[in-house]
Parts: sequence; structure tokens; C-alpha cells
Amino acid sequence: MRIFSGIQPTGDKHLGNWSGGFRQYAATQDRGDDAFFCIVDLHSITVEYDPEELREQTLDLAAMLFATGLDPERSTVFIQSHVPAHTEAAWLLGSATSFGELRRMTQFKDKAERQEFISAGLFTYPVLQAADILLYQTDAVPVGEDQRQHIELARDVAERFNARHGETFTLPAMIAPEVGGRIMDLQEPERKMSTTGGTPQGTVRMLDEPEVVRKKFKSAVTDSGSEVLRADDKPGITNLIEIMGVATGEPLEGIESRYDGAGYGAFKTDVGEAVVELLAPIQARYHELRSDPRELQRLLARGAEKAREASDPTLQAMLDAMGFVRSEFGRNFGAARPREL
Ligand code: AQP
Repeated sequence: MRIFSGIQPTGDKHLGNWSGGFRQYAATQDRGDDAFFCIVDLHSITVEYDPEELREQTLDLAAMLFATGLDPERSTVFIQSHVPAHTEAAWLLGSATSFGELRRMTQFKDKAERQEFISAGLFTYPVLQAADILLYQTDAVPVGEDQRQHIELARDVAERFNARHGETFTLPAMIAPEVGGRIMDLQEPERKMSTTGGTPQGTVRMLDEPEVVRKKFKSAVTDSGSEVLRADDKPGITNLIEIMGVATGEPLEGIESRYDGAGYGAFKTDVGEAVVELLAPIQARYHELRSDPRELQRLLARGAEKAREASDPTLQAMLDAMGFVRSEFGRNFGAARPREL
């Protein structure tokens, strides 16, 4: 099965990213999937950002992806801007995406509210995301729940393109984890955990020191009552039960019965401890990998080469289907290799 998923390099990565993203990526390797994981640096420039930070955070994220279990022998990890087909295909797909569809994207509305300058890129971002996915003839996209609307848009765009120009793209399906697909902010459990959209105290960063993690869980907002049970009117404790579940692999019912009558205080301490234990080996691997940027760059260059090879046939098929006169080099876009004349 062909898998693709993209992750933004800006903003510190957090427990939500691990639960909805990284954890699922590593699982694709155990299933023997043919997986591509893309550091989507081009998406990161759609909101205000610092160029020097982008450069550093791109390598930070590469180290984090390998530290959370991606094996360069089994998965292709690469940087989006190293594969020009992504931006080229995005322009082409813009013709099959409507203004109305983009205007309905809730992530655009949420992020636009937080920006003083709303870039055109923030609005067209889902077209680039559709290109990312469709170029690889992707069967499944492992993501968190927040990406559902974008994946549906990618499917709609693919269907429209196929109907207009003939079968070109595989229609991708979304895979979200049954548990932990939407980890909520520890301080404001009605909104998702996020480095840009959440609270600093309610966002557990992958690189937080153990003491910081413990403190964040101790001060997590809980609900009225004292039962450790999932319920609609208990968003805080429900979120903590899910976090305990993904951190330890224990079924949620088991957690509820184990903490029956224990009270919120003891439970919060234990969830904090479980997360500290989860993060410790990841942090150790991360620091080791991050200390060797040349090796990271080497692995990413290898990934980009594989990604260019895998995406180019789709880009060329798009160009042919859309009626472009091919250049004498055989490629209007993509790697400029001379055509065999
Ligand atoms: N709170 C979350 N719970 C579960 N999954 C989540 N993801 C993000 N937040 C949660 C998933 O993480 C993967 C990588 O996401 P990303 O880093 O590319 O960007 P994002 O979705 O925009 O995450 P952030 O940190 O919340 O970014 P900002 O701050 O920009 O809003 C994706 O699979 C995502 O679903």
C-alpha cells in the first residue's frame, strides 16, 4: 500500500503530533507499506515565520521523525522543497479546485483569525497539500482528525481531475487512529493541542524536560466530579485517559477500571509519568541524530531522490492529460533531463 503524509517543520512538535502523526507513521513500516513522509517546508511559509528558524527547524523535524521510529531503509523521508514536482503539480491542480471549496476550509478560517497579514498561500495551502498527496498515487494518508477536511478536498480534486482529463490519480483514503486522533490542550480541552493555536502550559512539547512535563500534567484542567471516566461533559479527564492510552498502549476501559476511586490527583501524576517515560528514549535518540546535521542531510538527499523518481511519472501524466505541448527536452516541468530524441 502506498502511504504519504506531510508534517510542517515550524512550531515545536508536540504530543498531539506524535499521537495523530508520528506514531502512525512508524506503524506503517511494521505493515510493510511503501511510505513517503514529507517535511512540508513550503507550507510553513504561509504564515509569518523566521527564515533562519525554518532552516534549523527543518533539520529538527528530520531528527524527530527518525527518533520516533522512521527507518530510512524502510521509509522515504524527504523535504518538500527538494522535489519541484510539488509546486508544479499544485499550480496545475489549482485549475481543478474552486474558490468556494477553499473558502470553506476551517483551518484557513482558524489560522486567518490569528494573522495580521493573511497570505494568499494560506488560502491555497490545501491545493499544495492535494498535490503532495496525489503525486505519489497515494492509497492512504495517516493524519490526525484535524486534517479530515483537507484530505476530503484532495479526493474531490482528484475525482474532478480524473473526470475531466481521464484516470490520472488514485483516490486517497484518510487513516486516523481510533484513539488519540485529536489530543486536546491540557488547559483548554475544548481546543486541540497545538503550538500556535493552544496554550503554552497546555501543550506538551516532544522536547520538554521531564519536570516540565510533570508540571503540565499536574496543572491540567479536570472537570467536576472525581471519577476517572470518559464522558462528553468531562473533556479534560477524557483527554487525559486517551493520552494515557496512547502513551502506554493500554485499552481505555482498563485505565478507567484501574483508576476507579483513585481520584484525579493520582491519575494526573501517573499520566505525566507515563508521558515522561514515552518521551525519554525519543529525546535521547533525537539529540544524538541532531548532533550530526551532515548525516541528516545525507539521509534527506537520498529520500528526495526516491521521491523525485516516484512523483515524476504522475507529473508527466498530468501535463499530457492537460494538453500541454511538450518542450524539446521532453519535460515542461520536473528534472531537466534531455529527452531521447
Ligand atoms: N492535537 C492533535 N492531536 C492529534 N493529531 C494532531 N496533529 C496535529 N495536532 C494534533 C497531527 O500531527 C500531524 C502533523 O501536523 P503538522 O505539524 O503538519 O501541523 P498541524 O496539524 O498544523 O499541527 P499543529 O502543531 O497544530 O500546527 P499549527 O500550530 O500550525 O496548528 C498531522 O497529521 C496532524 O493531523
